[in-house]
Amino acid sequence: MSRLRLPPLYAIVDPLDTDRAPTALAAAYLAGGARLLQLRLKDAPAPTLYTTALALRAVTRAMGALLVVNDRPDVAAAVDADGVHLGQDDVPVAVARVVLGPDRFVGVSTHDLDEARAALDAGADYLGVGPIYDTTSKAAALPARGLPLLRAVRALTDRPLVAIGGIDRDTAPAVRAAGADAVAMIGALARAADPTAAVRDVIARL
Ligand code: 3NM
Repeated sequence: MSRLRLPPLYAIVDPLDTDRAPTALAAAYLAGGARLLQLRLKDAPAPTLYTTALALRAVTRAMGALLVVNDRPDVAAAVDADGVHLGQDDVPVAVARVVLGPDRFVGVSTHDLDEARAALDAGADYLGVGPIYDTTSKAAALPARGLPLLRAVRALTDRPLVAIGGIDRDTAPAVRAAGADAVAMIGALARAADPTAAVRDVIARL
């Protein structure tokens, strides 16, 4: 695929423990101006993930926004998402490509330079880089890497980098200045009193 361009906010739809519906969060983020949503429902049964992804595909398409499905190339392909995001424990990039074909993008989470080099060699279209700051949103998250890892990965590649982990509206500008094309957020959006206002605020700061 031609070089991927990501919007500055990579908004992850994961309600965490908030009891908010993923579809309500998605609508709120889009209303605030988000133009990329990743659907991340770690504990959802596959039928729930699929139907939620279908619903998000409809609303993202209506807004001209990108949709990424976390972990599951099969679900991404089934709902005609724009891409998939793979963790280190998911199928390899090449397998995702077989499932998704040439026109959808594949991102990979990386946590050190070796993982970043491996993801680049495997042909990832963008890299997740983190955790930048401490986070409670991911089970068994690694210790915070700070901005040095982001700068080091930036020096390796001009492919898009998505910084993740503990980023909020206050830290987002510095993270972007350190080389991230986009900043990813879960908790800062899902836990906000007004998620639409939170997205609007972050985008204005970026
Ligand atoms: N992946 P929050 S950190 C899903 O380092 C995820 O790969 C990470 O959530 C990684 O914005 C993380 O609430 C959690 O900190 C991000």
